[in-house]
Amino acid sequence: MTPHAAAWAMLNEALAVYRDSPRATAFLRAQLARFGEPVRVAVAGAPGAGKSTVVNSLIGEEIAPVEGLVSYRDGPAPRAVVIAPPAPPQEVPIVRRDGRQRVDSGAWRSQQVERVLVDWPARSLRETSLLDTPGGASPELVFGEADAVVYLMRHMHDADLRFLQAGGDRPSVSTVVVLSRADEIGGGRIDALSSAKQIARRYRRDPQVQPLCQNVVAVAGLLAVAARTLRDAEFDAVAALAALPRTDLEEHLLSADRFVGHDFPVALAPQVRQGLLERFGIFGVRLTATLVRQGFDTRTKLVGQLVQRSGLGELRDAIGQNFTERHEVLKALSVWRALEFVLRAEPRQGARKLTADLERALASAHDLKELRLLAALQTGRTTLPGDLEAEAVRIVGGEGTDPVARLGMDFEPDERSLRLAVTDVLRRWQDQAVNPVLDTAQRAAAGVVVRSCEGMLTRLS
Ligand SMILES: Nc1nc2c(ncn2[C@@H]2O[C@H](COP(=O)(O)OP(=O)(O)O)[C@@H](O)[C@H]2O)c(=O)[nH]1
Ligand SMILES: [Mg+2]
Repeated sequence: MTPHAAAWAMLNEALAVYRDSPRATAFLRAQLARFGEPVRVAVAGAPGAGKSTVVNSLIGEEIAPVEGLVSYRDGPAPRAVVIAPPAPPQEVPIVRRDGRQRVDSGAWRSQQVERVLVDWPARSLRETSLLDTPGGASPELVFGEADAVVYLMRHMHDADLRFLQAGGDRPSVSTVVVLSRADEIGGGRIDALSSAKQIARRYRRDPQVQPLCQNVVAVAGLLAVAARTLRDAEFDAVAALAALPRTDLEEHLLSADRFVGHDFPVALAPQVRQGLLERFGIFGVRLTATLVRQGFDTRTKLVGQLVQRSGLGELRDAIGQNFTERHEVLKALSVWRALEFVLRAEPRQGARKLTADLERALASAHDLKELRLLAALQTGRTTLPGDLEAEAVRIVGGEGTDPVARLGMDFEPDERSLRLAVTDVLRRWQDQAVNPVLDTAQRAAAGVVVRSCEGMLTRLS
């Protein structure tokens, strides 16, 4: 049985065991509903880390930040509902102001509001829903509410490490760390984003950070939002800047004050420049002008380049590979944690079998081992010699979890050749699992790869 199917069965069993407890039943029913939803990704981090901005960049819309816990899911039309018990849920208007869509929470004060549910038509929300969390949200809340976490930090602080450590064994299989506001990291230099990416790579190998996440990526959220919502007038303004010789423009781009100052050499109204500054930041203005000059001189080319440079592309890939493609195991893990919680809160005789099943499931789920190995290989915690490493990453699902992706085939094979290919790979990795040249950790890694191959074979027959 897959972890997904096992979790579903255990959840239903728990509903039977706890049918006379209204509290447990309500909690378990909520888990059941959540089980069928897209994977829930919380964006967490300290106040001002850039959470709401990153959420906007992922959705591709500049929805003005609403304070508090806001969940975004795909829906046919924009719609927002405020949950503020004991009042009944109340729909609130979404208004457009200064080109932004704003959830008008009206008379509600943020202390009263438990959460805001936003429906938003967006392709990115179809397979993952997003949870924007308030700055002070506890690890219990974040890891309890979400199936996976994008954790933002500007620098590594002890508080960030403590937050992730409080997530127990979840961060190592369901967390991507983002080095946020990446444009500010390099002190505003034009290569700031490359330095930020370098720092992210260093963190990925940091022994303190490695066990706490699957990956670390640098993201300049502000730039990413501006890119994804770039208006024609803004592109024209940037193109006008880029048309000027670099040396004439340079000193006016040194600071925000100079950029909106009087003796500006291009015919751009001060409020247009002010607008650019708010949307891109001075670093972003400098970068976009440079990129246009370098030949990314159409709207499409510029947007593509900005999405890539801002780190948004990398973040989306990380979410896709680690969370969306792994949604079944992440959902199972969420159910198991919820069951652990209920079993601890309301222990009873009738739950003995469930408790034992749960322990076994957590100890043996192969999908979890795949996730941990993938994280270890991708962060360099575990290394394998030569081509073995890339192959192991692939087989445990690093490039996709269907057999063709795991085997790295560039054609759609028939079942027989697929079986032959799996068998061949399986034999080679069985040898590696007992290869005396490898150390214990490496042989264990090979063992996980062997299990992945066996899993493929089982599913083929
Ligand atoms: N320079 C720069 N500023 C950013 C970036 N992301 C967010 N900010 C600014 O940082 C402040 C806090 O951002 P916000 O997304 O509201 O942070 P939150 O409190 O974590 O939700 C706002 O003024 C943003 O404009 C970024 O990538 N670069
Ligand atoms: Mg916010």
